[in-house]
Amino acid sequence: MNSNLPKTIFITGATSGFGKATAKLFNEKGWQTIITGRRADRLEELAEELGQNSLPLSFDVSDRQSVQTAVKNLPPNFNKISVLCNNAGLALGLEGADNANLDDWDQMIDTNIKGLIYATRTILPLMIDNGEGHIINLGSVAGSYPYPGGNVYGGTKAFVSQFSLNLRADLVGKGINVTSLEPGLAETEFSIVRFKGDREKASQVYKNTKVIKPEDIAETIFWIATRPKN
Ligand code: NDP
Ligand code: 8X3
Repeated sequence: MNSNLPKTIFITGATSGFGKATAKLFNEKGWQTIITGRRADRLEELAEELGQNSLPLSFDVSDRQSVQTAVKNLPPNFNKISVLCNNAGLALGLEGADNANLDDWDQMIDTNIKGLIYATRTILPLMIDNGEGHIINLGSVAGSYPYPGGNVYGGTKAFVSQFSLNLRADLVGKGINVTSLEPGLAETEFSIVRFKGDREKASQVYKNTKVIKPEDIAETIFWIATRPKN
């Protein structure tokens, strides 16, 4: 194997926030990036900015078939994935459990849990074949610390945390690392999505706080991905 070949990171949810900043940083560092998300126009724009080392793939991560098709059809120069960054995710609503919208709950479970396991289950065998890989999952402080209205969102992130630990148990001795990265409040499109486009309400969330920036998370992800194997 030629270790001088660029490494490849597969990022879910690269159209915004953490995922987009991560794609830019890894590109800057000479990695190949597979950038994914539902908004094809944003992906094309980002791919143009990143150049030939990036591959845009538009699909809904909660659609199992789409995930499998996207991975199956990876061109040969992009199918040796060193890092899977399971980042796509969202919170919808902040209502208490007695008033929350069940469709919102479904969508959070479908994206944050099912999307993450689909990408993991589909890409993991490629990593096993290659004898190396690192899965970096985006959990959240919300998976450990409850807050009013966090109900299902926090529950999905608790899943991410425990699933990551159990993955580690399955992968002992196989050369694959697993990390659950669990940030606190960071300013991205997260709150605009949570409040369904209400930018004013979203901006209140970050008032009077020194929030984490997407670039801070990208740097953390890069650091995690580049630790020596020992
Ligand atoms: P953004 O809303 O800025 O980005 C979310 C990304 O997820 C977008 O690229 C979006 O792409 C993608 N996404 C959402 N649903 C789907 C789907 N069904 N299929 C494919 N892609 C999807 O939020 P953040 O960058 O803040 O969030 C990234 C991750 O970090 C999430 O998992 C979030 O829970 C987590 N997190 C966020 C924190 C914060 O305070 N911001 C703190 C801790 C964790 P598109 O819409 O184009 O599909
Ligand atoms: C996002 C952070 O605190 O808004 O995961 O839930 S928080």
